[in-house]
Amino acid sequence: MKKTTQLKNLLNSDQTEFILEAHNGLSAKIVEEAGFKGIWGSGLALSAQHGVRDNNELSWTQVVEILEFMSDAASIPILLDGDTGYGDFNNMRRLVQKLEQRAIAGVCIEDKLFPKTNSFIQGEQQELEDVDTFCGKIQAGKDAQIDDDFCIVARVEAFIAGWGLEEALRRGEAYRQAGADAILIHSKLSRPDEILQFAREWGERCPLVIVPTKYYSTQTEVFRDHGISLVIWANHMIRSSITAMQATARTIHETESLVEIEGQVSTVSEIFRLQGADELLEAEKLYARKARPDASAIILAASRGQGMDELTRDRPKVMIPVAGKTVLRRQVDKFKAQGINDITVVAGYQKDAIEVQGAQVVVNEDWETTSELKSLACALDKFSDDTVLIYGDLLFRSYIFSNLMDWDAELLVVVDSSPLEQAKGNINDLAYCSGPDDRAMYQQKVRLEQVSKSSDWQGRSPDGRWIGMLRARGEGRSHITEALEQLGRAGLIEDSGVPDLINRLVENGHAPQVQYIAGHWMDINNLQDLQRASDFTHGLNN
Ligand code: SPV
Ligand code: MG
Repeated sequence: MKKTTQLKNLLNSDQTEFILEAHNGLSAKIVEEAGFKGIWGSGLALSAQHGVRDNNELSWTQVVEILEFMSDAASIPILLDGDTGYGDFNNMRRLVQKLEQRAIAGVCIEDKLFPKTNSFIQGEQQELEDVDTFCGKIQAGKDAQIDDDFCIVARVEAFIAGWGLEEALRRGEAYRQAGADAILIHSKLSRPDEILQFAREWGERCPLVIVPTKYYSTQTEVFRDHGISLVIWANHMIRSSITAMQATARTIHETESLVEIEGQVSTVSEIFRLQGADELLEAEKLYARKARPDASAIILAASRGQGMDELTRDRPKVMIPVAGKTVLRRQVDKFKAQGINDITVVAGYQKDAIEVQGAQVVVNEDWETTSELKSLACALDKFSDDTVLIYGDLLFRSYIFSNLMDWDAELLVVVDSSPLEQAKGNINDLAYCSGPDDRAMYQQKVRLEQVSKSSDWQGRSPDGRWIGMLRARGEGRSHITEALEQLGRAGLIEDSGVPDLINRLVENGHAPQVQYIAGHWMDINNLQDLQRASDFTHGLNN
């Protein structure tokens, strides 16, 4: 239902209805969640939250701007406390137009002079608007509205300014005849007498609205019995927030700590909930077209590595800086550059020394007695529909990785076909493929047949070396899970490496596609490698 219609129905319902003050988007949302059917856009609260006085120090456009946030945050109608309409009949017309454009359901204007003062500050000295002039303002507002259900409430300040019942009734009746949808009769007394007298005399001419801030102890039943249509609880959100903020500020200042207040204040996740953070996450899934929507990376970094005792005394190999940047940081940066932000590092040895922004760490607690596949199993739930698995000690040029991300195979391994005589470092993972590297062909259709430490497999010589990089997409993920489960059932997980997993994939009929490269990578296994690594990273556009 339109907000205007909702407010109109509240005013005209045969029960007494209630609306509560709000002064920004957040409080508007809280009012709605509490179950209220409408919001009072209090001038006092709107100005107070900005630290200014309720004397039209806030400009009317600033008011409208705040209301826009409130209107967006809540689906219940807002009745704006529009003070005097911020000027004459012409200002009123423009106000109505602007409020309608922002889905504000109605406005209440009071018969005082611009700039007004809050009714509870020297009310008796306040001058009232000439009745005819004010009626012209009401009529101009009604004529300006486009939506028939937009409501204009006329507020009678006669009691506030020290006039009696007669003047209050005279004004109320004139405003009703000028077209007001309801009359707000205000009082600054701590008893409801003048309001109730007015209500009795008024009868059912048109809906009556009250603001029982001063006569708050009056039982609500009394308002019901007097046929009040709408009760405005006018300032209790701003007042409760002031009390809470003062207590919090005092405690934090006195204790120089957050311990005392942590349990007293709303959680940060409650803020996120009120802001609708979840909706945005859902919408991102639908609309935010990322370069690699589901891609993730798993970096195996649990082992200490060998032959670098001094350098790895307090940290794993991946945390050794190479030309000023750790190997791990270099990998994470490369993933991020390719739009992969879901990055997991499997740590083990000196796990606390692993520190890398932008990646999460999972731990293989048994790193000392188990092997790579156990580490991989620790990160099994980090596999997405597109996951790159990589050894943590690998340095490589960016193009290798971006080419890897270009394929659409389910399983893909990177194999270096440069002659073994030139190979330095690890030559354990020799790759036997369905065909040799045809360097003239991009995305050559070659399958991996075996990864082995041996340089002879079935009487053949190797086609290259698997560099320690694998990508699994779509079904590739379940092939890996299946192979891991098989190895687990056979009791082989604890002693096996990723090459054993790859060989199992081949046996299961899921031989990975081979991406051939020729050099431009290295892994770090000893001090000599480390020296080379520094040269490798220098002068190359890595
Ligand atoms: C407001 O909430 O700003 C009002 C009501 O106008 S009162 O403060 O009682 O005047
Ligand atoms: Mg006000």
